[in-house]
Amino acid sequence: EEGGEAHGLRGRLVVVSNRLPVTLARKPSGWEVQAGAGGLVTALAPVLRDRGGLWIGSCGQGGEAEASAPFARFSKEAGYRLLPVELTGEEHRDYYEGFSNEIIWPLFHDFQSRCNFEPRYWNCYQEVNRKFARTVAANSREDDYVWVHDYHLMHVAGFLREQGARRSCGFFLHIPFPAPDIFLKLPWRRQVLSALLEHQLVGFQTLADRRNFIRCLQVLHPRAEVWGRGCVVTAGVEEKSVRIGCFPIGIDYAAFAKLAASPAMAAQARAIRQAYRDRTILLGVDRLDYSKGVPQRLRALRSALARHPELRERVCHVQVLVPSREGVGEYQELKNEIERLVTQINGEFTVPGWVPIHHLYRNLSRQELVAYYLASDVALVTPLRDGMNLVAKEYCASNVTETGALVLSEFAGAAAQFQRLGALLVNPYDTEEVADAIKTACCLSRPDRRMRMHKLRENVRRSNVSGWVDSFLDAAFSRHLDDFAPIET
Ligand code: ADQ
Repeated sequence: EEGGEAHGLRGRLVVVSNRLPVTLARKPSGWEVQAGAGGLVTALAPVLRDRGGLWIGSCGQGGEAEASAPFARFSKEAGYRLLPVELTGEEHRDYYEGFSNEIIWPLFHDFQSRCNFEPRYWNCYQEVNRKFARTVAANSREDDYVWVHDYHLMHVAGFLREQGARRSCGFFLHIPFPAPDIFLKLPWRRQVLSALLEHQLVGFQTLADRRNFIRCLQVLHPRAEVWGRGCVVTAGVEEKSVRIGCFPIGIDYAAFAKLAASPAMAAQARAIRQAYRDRTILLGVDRLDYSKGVPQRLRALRSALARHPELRERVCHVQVLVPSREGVGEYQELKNEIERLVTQINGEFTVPGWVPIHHLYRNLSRQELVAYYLASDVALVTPLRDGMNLVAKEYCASNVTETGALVLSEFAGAAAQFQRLGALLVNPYDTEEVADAIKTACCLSRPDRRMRMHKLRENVRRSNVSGWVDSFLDAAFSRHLDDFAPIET
């Protein structure tokens, strides 16, 4: 089971992502490579270590070239190799901030009017994907398996082939895939779709994303045949087979549950609850991004306080925002909008000894984050659109007391798994519905909360992130197409 033996992986695993799972920090003594704490690295590290694999990506802020010694040291300790790709300032701007975050990100989250279809971005996107492909080709062998992650790198497999490097490639999209009427707006829709078909396996978060992809394929490649349970596609002239699967990502359940169950954590959560005078704590934790629906959530809270006066002085909403993409003007505007709303709502409802909204704008340590998860009575996870949303899963995993409730957007990937399990599903655009769900969540009886949270936690435990890695690699290597069955969600 361990290390990918069961997957039929013969060579090494080569993971390719925009960011390496580390940060690069400049210290007086020189560059230092520090481990990141994401779920993806936790799940992939054992496979990479056991197969002697490698991870190719950038660090985001330059300096990679000067840091080769620290990278080598880190790789030696980790047991697999980290291979940095250095981007120029211009590449960072046009490939990352431009094509990835001003075109694909908004379009794939259904915000077509936020797209800036700048042709320069497209050219640079291809250049950088070529650069990644060259690095992959130069550092891998034919029997290695190349697993490419996310929308920044949809063209790597295509350029590998163009460069004459024969590799088996798989792709996983962490964000949603849009319906045809939205995807077709993309000026480079044919190129992007064809590039994705260069992989032997393309994986999505939900069955809905997979269905959208297949519908786009049917529009743009009318000769493509879609058949079988595993949705194998024979794409027209070139007669290639691509497996198209659904692999909902999970988290490292055990790590969250263990941290949350420690006595130190219980004390920290208790301190938070006392500071809020044992009021009902509503929690929102989001990266600063318009897809997360924070202003909409705040308006729903205002509506809840206005329409259900019994909630006043009884609930406190803690909104944690993680600074993100601060250089982009739109994100600055969003930050201003959120701050304005917080001030307005607090101005409207505050009385001596009670302020309805507490706003934290900073990164939290894993420890602090879990303390807030544990201390809160209700998590408000209401993105307008989200590939999966890990905060929803982390909240459940951390809720070892099984006393919390989850209000969840039906447009988060997680809703596909959670809808029958006791999450309160809402349309985040419907202010009054969200307001009523807040009220309902606050009034759930203890046994009801326990029953709901128990089911949710069981689901998060069973679908953890290492199972996700296994299911993707199993699908990639299953010999018979019949073995490759989509996951039912
Ligand atoms: P993201 O858009 O980043 O991920 P999400 O899935 O919610 O969204 O993950 C956010 C992560 O940041 C969580 O692991 C959370 O713990 C962490 N975090 C949040 N607030 C923090 C804070 N204040 N301090 C420190 N850490 C904080 C993309 C897609 C998602 C998809 C994931 C994984 O957009 O839909 O679920 O990839 O595939």
